[in-house]
Amino acid sequence: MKKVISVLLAIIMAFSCVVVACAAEDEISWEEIKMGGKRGDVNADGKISAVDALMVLKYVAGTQELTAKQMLRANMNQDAQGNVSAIDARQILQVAAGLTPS
Ligand SMILES: [Ca+2]
Repeated sequence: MKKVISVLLAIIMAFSCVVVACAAEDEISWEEIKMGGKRGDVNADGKISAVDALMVLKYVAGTQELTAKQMLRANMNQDAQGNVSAIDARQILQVAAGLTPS
């Protein structure tokens, strides 16, 4: 009887680990981990705001540098070349204003 209970507990624990792993996957994706934050959250403060759009616009104007991870987060339209432009800033503002989902 003890063996049956042990096996059942092991199965329940293994299942709960799978459930926790799946839940964690929903919270943050591998891509977000690679980028060091959410797409659009250029300064990685946990919020997508006008400040992030301003950083992109300053980058486009040539008055601010962005790190490689900031470039990944700033590339809202995910163009293959990794270019960051005013279009990305506009999309960040749309998310910040709640006009489009993040
Ligand atoms: Ca931010």
